[in-house]
Amino acid sequence: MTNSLNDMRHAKSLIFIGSNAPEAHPVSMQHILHAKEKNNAPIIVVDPRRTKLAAKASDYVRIRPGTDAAFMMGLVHVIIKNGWEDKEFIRTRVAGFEEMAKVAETYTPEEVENITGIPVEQTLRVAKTLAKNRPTSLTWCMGGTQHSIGSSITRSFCILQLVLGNMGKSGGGTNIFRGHDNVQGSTDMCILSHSLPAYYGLSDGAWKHWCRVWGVEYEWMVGRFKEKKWMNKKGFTLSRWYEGVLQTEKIHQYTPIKAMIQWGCGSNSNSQYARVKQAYDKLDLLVVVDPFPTMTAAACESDNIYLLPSSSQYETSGSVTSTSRQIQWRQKVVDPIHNCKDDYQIMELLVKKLGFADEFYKNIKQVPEDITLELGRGSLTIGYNGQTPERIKKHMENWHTFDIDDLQAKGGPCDGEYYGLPWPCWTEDHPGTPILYDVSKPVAKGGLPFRNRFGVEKTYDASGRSEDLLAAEGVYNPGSEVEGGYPEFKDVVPGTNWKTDLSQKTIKEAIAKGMAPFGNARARCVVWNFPDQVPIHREPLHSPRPDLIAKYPTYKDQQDHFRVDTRFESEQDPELVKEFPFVLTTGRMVEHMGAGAETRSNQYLAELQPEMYAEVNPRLANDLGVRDGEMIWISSPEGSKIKVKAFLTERVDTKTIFLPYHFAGILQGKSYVENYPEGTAPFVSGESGNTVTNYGYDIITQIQATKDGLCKVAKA
Ligand SMILES: Nc1nc2c(c(=O)[nH]1)N[C@H]1C(S)=C(S)[C@@H](COP(=O)(O)OP(=O)(O)OC[C@H]3O[C@@H](n4cnc5c(=O)[nH]c(N)nc54)[C@H](O)[C@@H]3O)O[C@H]1N2
Ligand SMILES: Nc1nc2c(c(=O)[nH]1)N[C@H]1C(S)=C(S)[C@@H](COP(=O)(O)OP(=O)(O)OC[C@H]3O[C@@H](n4cnc5c(=O)[nH]c(N)nc54)[C@H](O)[C@@H]3O)O[C@H]1N2
Ligand SMILES: [Mo]
Repeated sequence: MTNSLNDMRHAKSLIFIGSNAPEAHPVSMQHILHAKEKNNAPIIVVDPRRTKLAAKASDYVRIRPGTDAAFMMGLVHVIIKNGWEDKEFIRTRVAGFEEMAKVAETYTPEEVENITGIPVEQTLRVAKTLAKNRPTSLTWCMGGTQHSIGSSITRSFCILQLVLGNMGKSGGGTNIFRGHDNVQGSTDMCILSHSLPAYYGLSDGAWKHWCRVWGVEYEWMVGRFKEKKWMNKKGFTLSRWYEGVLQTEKIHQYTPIKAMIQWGCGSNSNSQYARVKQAYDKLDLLVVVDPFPTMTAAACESDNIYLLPSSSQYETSGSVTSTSRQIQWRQKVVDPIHNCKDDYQIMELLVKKLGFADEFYKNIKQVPEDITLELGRGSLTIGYNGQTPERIKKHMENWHTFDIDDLQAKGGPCDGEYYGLPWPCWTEDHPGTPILYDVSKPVAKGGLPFRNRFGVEKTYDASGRSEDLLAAEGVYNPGSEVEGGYPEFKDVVPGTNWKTDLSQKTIKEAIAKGMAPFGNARARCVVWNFPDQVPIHREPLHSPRPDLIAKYPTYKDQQDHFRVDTRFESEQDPELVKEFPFVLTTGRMVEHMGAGAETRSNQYLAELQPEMYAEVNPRLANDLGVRDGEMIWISSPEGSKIKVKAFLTERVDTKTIFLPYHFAGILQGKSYVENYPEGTAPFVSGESGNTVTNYGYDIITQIQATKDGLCKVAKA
């Protein structure tokens, strides 16, 4: 999030795209409803389903799944046509506006209606509401990301906010509500296959930086790999790891995957779960580190599996990062109970057994404080160095001194600091950055310009036009020595820059000059290293609109896409809709979490939502001859199927089926419940929605496209 949940209280309007906050982020609703009631802020909700959030909306926009980029570019089109864009913001702080505007030109409200199903008048009305009620807070969640063009869709959200001049302002921003309580922290620490911690990438320079932080020889690290080239190559992703086992798709690795450790993963969260199950049975070794056995234990039918019971968050302590970039300290409530161990202990035993404990624990004497310190020392890119365990704990102890409206402590031991020292928190004296890219505050007091990351000048291929990528004259944080754009800081310590200077002299010098270590640049609307430099619409791989496939085809097939080939073009069959006529989309309910191992094992939550179901529009059900509560088969183009109860509701339209994805225990009509170790089966089980989610992955991130597949439905 560029802003914070609390800051949404200052919005003058709010737009939510593919977010269902009352179910998935109920705590945020206090701030959202505050803006609605106190500021009279209109709320726009863009979702294929009339959700609980839509019930609070002043304008509910029903959209066909996977078409959000077209809608966003349509809004930008209308805003520019009416001269509502923030011209000064664009002139001084945005790059590639002209190139982007040329693309937006083609997304007329009529064309938007054709692609998305949103009536022309509604696109016009929404554009006007946003233009007349600034700043707008824009939120997106999984409805915006889990598509083959998810990365373009999310960029189009950012472009809308740049065009309206809503970035770097209280009440504005792009506010992506993150998933698990510490998922922001786990991304920052890069539990990802394409980067080292803090988004350093996989280059030699990145490895050398982290080896210096960890205090190990770079050559020793190289020696851990079969060959050096594997250090620099993206790994398999969680969404397709099983392809490395099954090898029915071409893989780009010297060996198939033979062992898998699932550490806090519910497993039926993976799309194409029938294939995941096949991979389990083929592995030499499968390890589950989890407080619950999870569906993995029931689904795996070979004896290759080990269950390591880990403790819950209440039985351990450490730092976690919230969706608002705030760091908090978890206090242990009790020691691990029964025969479980906490994750640190399990990691330590594993590291010792593997024989590199000396290197692994070089800087870590006191767990978990020293882990937080070590990560912070290296994570200069995102400013994790000012949040020491001592400071974080002080914030937790002085909760009551922070203001709910701007998160700043008013008096007391944390006076002037922002709650949780939201990153970047550049030094141990820095108060944290509550709003990213806000030039109204000095850098030392939590202000920032846009980061200089992509050079200082760009010539665009199509037009030959050159543009300065640094911010214009007159855009700077109060007290800045340079009163306009400037590049990132480097060579303060020769041979280093602000990201690699572990002495932190570079960062401190920049701040002493009133400047941002990462420079003062423009936000770009054109990403020249992406296949679509400006976001455009492309039809989902499995599209219900054969006529639009011709006009908006998907990408070319990708080789070696995170070590496995990925089909795009060759998967997009215009005939598919004939046999699979309904759009399949999935998501969450408030009572259950993720794959559901925890919440389905909780008797109270299990009682509240005991059954898997499919949302079906009553008109469609009548056409299919299905009554409310009757069983139906839902089949996917991949040949898998699930048997679930029909829940008749007008939340969905007549072309769309919605499935919650929290259930498991039954796969394609067959129960695996008795496979759980004795006494550990959850209270409730059901078919897993991910048995029928379709093939399809984002071109950049390989996130699974679980929100825009096709299916067919028959009475069971
Ligand atoms: N109770 C509960 N809370 C949770 C979780 C949980 O499992 N249970 N999970 C956590 C995690 S990991 C995450 S990532 C977040 C996710 O939070 P959300 O993303 O808000 O949750 P979802 O229900 O997956 O998706 C949100 C909405 O996207 C809509 N949608 C589907 N397709 C499209 C589309 O193409 N366009 C648009 N505009 N909308 C679409 C769905 O109908 C749905 O209402 O929630 C977190 N919070
Ligand atoms: N169809 C469909 N599929 C989806 C999505 C969707 O919208 N639709 N959303 C996707 C998204 S955004 C996400 S994030 C994933 C989530 O997918 P998962 O991460 O698989 O979901 P969870 O069930 O939350 O998994 C967390 C596991 O961690 C365990 N756990 C809890 N605390 C601890 C701990 O302290 N230590 C350890 N070791 N384990 C612990 C829990 O028991 C649980 O089994 O699902 C994805 N899959
Ligand atoms: Mo998530």
